[in-house]
Amino acid sequence: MVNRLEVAWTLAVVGLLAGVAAYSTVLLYHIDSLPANPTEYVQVVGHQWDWEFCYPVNNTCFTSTYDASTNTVTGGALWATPGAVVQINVTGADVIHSFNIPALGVRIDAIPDRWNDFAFTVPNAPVGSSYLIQCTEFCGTFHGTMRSFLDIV
Ligand SMILES: [Cu+2]
Repeated sequence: MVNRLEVAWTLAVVGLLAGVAAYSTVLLYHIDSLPANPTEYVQVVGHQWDWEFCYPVNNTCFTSTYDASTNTVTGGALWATPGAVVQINVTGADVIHSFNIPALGVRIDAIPDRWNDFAFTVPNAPVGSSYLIQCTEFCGTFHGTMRSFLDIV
């Protein structure tokens, strides 16, 4: 004989799990969604051991190489205006890298033969401020110097 209490707690658990599954599905869908009209669109390519930034709107690409002795980059930095919604498409040219702006909570893997999309909002920081960009996936000898900056212009 089936105990009514057993039926009740089984149905309660099934209902709870169904609710968690539905909520998670909706949440994951929204986390992965990209803005319809980003302010800026940048293609980011990780190389051993520098970052390449391409702005398709200007048909411009440049390689940003970090100099640890002066804490500066040559070739240019990633730039954005205050409050901009920036969409980045990230890939790796050789090995797996990870594009990371720690201060903004941005982190996305740069994997060869795969483009990963991500969008973030730049804070309303004063013009002239900059945020450190670094690689957070060990990618070889000079991984530690695979850095750049996001400059607010
Ligand atoms: Cu790297």
